[in-house]
Amino acid sequence: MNERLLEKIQKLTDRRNAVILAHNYQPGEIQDLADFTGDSLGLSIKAAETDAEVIVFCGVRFMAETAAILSPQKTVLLPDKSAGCPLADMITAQQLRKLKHDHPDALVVCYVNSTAEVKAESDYCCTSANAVDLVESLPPEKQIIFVPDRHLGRFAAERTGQDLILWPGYCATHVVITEDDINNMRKQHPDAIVMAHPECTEPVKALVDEILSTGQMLKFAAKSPAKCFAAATEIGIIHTLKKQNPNARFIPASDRAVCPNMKKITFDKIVASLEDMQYEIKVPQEISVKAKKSLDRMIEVLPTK
Ligand code: CIZ
Repeated sequence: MNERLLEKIQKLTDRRNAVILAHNYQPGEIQDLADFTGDSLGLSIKAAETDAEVIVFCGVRFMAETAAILSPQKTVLLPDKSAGCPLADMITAQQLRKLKHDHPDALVVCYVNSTAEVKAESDYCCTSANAVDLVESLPPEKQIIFVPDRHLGRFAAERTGQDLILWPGYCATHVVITEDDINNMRKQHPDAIVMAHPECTEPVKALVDEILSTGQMLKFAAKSPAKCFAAATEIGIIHTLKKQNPNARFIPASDRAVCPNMKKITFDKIVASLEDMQYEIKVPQEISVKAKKSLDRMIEVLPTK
C-alpha cells in the first residue's frame, strides 16, 4: 500500500468534495481506498444520496454513465477514459431501434451493462440481481426484447418460462469460465459451494450450486454457515468476499476470469483524475432523462429489490 499516494488521494477528495466508488471487480487496493464498494447500480444510488460534488467511479464507462444519470448535478470522473465494457458496446442504439422496428409490440428490457443511449431506447432497465423478477413482473402476453447479454437473458427466460427475444451479446470475461474449470475446482475443493454469475454460459451454470449477482454472492456468503466457496465471476470479487468473511475460504473458479478494463484503474490515475478533473463522463440531457425513466420504471415495479 502506497501511503504517500493514499494521503494525496485523501487530501484531493477533501478539496474536491469527492466520493470514490469502486466496483466489486476492481483490484483489491482500489476497493480498499474507496468510500463505497458494490455493484454498479447500488454504487450510483449511494453516490446520489451523498452531498459530494464529484464522483470518481473506479469501474468502466457504462457505470460512470449510470452515476451521471442518477446525479446530473454532480461531476462524474472515470480515471481511465479507455475503461470500457465490450458487452455494453455489443448493441448500439441504432441496432436496438431496428430490433424494436422488427418487433413493434415488444417491451424492451436492457441490462444495466449497456450504454446510456441503449437505456434511453428501453422501457425497463434491470440488474443481474433482479432480471428474473423484472421479467416476471411484465404482462405474460407481451413479447419481451432482452439486451445485450444473452446469457443473463436466457437465465431470465428459463426461470420465468417467458420466451424472450435475445440479443447475442456476452461478457468476454465470464464466457472464459469453462465446465472443466468447475469440474476441476470441485475435485480440488469438494467442500466448496459453487456460485456463478448469470453472465456465465449455460453449461457452466448447470454445474453450480447457486446463480447469483455479485451483490447476492456477498449476501449469500455472509449468511451461509459453509466455510468454503468458489466464485465463477470476475476475480475481483474474491477480495471483498475474503475481507467480509475472514473465517471462510474463497476460490476463483478460474484465474483467467480477469476483466482487463476493470484493472485499468490505478492509484496514479485516481490522483490525476482528481487533480485535473478528468475524464468527465457527461450524458446529454435528452438521453439522460430517457435513460433515467427506464431505471425509474425498474424501481417502480421492484421497489424493494
Ligand atoms: O451491475 C454490476 O455491477 C455488474 C457488472 C454485475 C453484478 O452482478 O453486480
